[in-house]
Amino acid sequence: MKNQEVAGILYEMADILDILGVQWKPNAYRRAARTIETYSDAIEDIYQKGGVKGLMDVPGVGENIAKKIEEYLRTGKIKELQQLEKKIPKGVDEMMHLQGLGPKKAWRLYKELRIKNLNDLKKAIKAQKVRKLAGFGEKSESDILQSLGMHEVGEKRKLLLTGLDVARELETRLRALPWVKKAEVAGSVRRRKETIADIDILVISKEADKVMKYFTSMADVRRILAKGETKSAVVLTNGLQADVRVLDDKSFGAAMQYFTGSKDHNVKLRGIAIKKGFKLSEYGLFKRKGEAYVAGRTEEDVYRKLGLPYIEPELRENTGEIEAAMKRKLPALIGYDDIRGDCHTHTTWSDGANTTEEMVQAAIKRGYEYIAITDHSKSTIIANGLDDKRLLKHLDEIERLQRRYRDITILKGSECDILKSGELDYRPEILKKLDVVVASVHASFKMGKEDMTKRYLKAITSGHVTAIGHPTARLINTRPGFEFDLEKVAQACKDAGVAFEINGNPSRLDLRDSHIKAANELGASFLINTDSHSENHLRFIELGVAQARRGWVSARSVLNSQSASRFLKSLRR
Ligand code: DGT
Ligand code: CA
Ligand code: ZN
Repeated sequence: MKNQEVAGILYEMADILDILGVQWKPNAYRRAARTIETYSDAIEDIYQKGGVKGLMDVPGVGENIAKKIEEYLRTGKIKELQQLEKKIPKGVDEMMHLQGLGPKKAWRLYKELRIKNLNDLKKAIKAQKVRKLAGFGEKSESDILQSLGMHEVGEKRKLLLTGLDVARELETRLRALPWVKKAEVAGSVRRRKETIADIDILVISKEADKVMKYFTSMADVRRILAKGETKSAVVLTNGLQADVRVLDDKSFGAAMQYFTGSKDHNVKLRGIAIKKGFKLSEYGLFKRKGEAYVAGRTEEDVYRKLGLPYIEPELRENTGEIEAAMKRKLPALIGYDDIRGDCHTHTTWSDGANTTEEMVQAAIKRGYEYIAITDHSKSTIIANGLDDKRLLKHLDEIERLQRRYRDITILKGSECDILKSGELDYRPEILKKLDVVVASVHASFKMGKEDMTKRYLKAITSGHVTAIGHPTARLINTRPGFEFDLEKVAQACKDAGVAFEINGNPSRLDLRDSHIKAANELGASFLINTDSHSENHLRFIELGVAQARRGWVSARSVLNSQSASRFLKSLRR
């Protein structure tokens, strides 16, 4: 699948056009890239079947961009991009993505200080050269330095979604081989950690040599790191490292347990094994005396022989799950199929790629009982937020669609800005017309923990809010997000019947797992949403559920795991 690669090229086009100050076009490229990178069909297949016309059926892809994609798929390059790249060094493109820089400032750093890449930039900041440029200062130097730090971490760890997609593709390929009996992903991907360093796959096969040969000679292997008898490691063309290990039936469960981790969970478990007179390794559970095999075929067997119930992979972080298992107090986690409606979605009315009708159809296709359409409110100007008049028109459209689509409840919603003062972006009379209000902070992030807490409390007690959207506003590997007093806000939410959103967008996953766990212990309720800006994003719900599970959340604490009628009742504000 070349989707990531093509999206990458389109993003690059957008960036360079941005730096050159071209209007509109960059956003068109970005919209197309966003759709393609998360599209479930392979872009090269779409092109093979339907040509340029076929590509143009992908939301956000117009004729011009479709032709560029065609050129890339046929020749491996885009001439216009090559010409543009001559004007702007590649490093400048990287600089513009640092939080707090953007295209204009990156261009000036290049023009005025000859800074060509991130390395130059770091040096210039250390030499205090950047603060002397107009519009920059000491504060911006320290901000940029922080962004540089996050960028370096991000280089190494990839988003969970990328890992999941690649892992599933590898599982499918390996399972299709006649001499492979089983192929399963382990490691941080299986635990659904928000970022992953590599992909660990375990295989049952009697012909390890054939598996090794296949794995190291796949078309998308860029580099072979190791090729052994039962173990190989490669770097794929998408930059991800993948490891494969071949095992026999007898030790597969023990190996899954071992390689799923986390390391801390395993250390604790091994301690328990030792106390019970066992030895636990990736090969199985053995008696310490005489080394007789006790268990190893399945993970359940291993846990059972240690006197424990099965522990779900998402919980295995040694944050209390083993103690809870010993007391038979593990939570019944929300299931991946438990969500009955998505309550944070955007359409072409603000900055989404699909029309309201297309989003409704996509929700029906997923089998949802309801969907809330929540476009941006007026203050989020860059996302084409709706003023009162446009919002009212939009609500009319939703009513019209509801009359046509009887299989789903279409909820009138808004992702309504929480202004700096804590006030909401629409008047009460307008808010009263809405079923779902996801209230989010999109500006004025830097106000300190105490003021941000006050800002949230004011919004929560307004009586108009269903949920706090992406509560910390972090962007994984890019922006740390702001702080607020979680305990105070959770308590206020509980008193006012307001939920925390668990935003499943792969770059957000906000609230994060540890916050979810803390809020859950305080009795908070949650709304698991995708924040979809395209129908393809509805699949992010899986990531939201994964994050909820990592926060020990049960279905009963998740509003949108309820049936439409119960959910609607709980919404009466
Ligand atoms: P990652 O790759 O950084 O996203 O996270 P993991 O958890 O996938 O870590 P990785 O790939 O280094 O190792 C996979 C699992 O193998 C890990 O979760 C636990 C297990 N493991 C690796 N090294 C050790 C070790 O030294 N001791 C123990 N007990 N387990 C280990
Ligand atoms: Ca790993
Ligand atoms: Zn938002």
